[in-house]
Amino acid sequence: MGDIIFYTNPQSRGRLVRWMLEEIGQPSDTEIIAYDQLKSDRYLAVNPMGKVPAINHRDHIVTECAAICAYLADVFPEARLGPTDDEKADYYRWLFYAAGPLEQAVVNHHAGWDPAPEQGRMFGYGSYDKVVAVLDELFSLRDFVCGERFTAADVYVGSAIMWGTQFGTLPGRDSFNRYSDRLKSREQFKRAWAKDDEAQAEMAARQPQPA
Ligand SMILES: N[C@@H](CCC(=O)N[C@@H](CS)C(=O)NCC(=O)O)C(=O)O
Repeated sequence: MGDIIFYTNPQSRGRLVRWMLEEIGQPSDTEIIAYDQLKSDRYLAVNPMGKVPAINHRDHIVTECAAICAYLADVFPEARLGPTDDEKADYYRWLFYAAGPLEQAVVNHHAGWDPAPEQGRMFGYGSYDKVVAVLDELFSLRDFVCGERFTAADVYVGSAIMWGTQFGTLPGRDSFNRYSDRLKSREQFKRAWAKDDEAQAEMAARQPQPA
């Protein structure tokens, strides 16, 4: 169909890449990888981490959701989801912040482990509370990562905020709720979500039913 193969599972971070693909408006072939197939030789040849999502674009494999969002924004500039020169500082800063410090802070905190105050200087995120406060302040002051305009960075940073608040791994904040509402109102987001809901329902229907 297109020249992008999208490897995903609807119950994964792949949902945010599906959204990014809707944003760039390019056709792709979707391969749903069941969780018990992630460590198969066939899929390990795509992503040696055995994790979804991944994309193959013209024989270039990209893994890591943040990298996939940035890559697609770069190679499809007509979608205008990459940063202008004036937006580059915010775009890269917050995209990397979300893929590194935010992700680590949220996962460690959710797993029940936080660095002691004296360990904060060794950890790129300092403390979970600090990460939350920094993001709360950011989205209290602006509508999107780069200011007034939606970019690919919002697909990644926004997904982290939306999922974090939805699953309770981030606390509720008015700024997070307003930002999430802005993102969820996008037609591209709604289309992506509906496609993954459908894929998830199909997978569930294929599961053997208990006798
Ligand atoms: N850092 C990776 C994380 C990918 C990841 O952890 N994916 C999970 C699903 S959300 C996965 O494939 N887990 C299955 C496993 O590790 O076996 C990214 O941003 O894409």
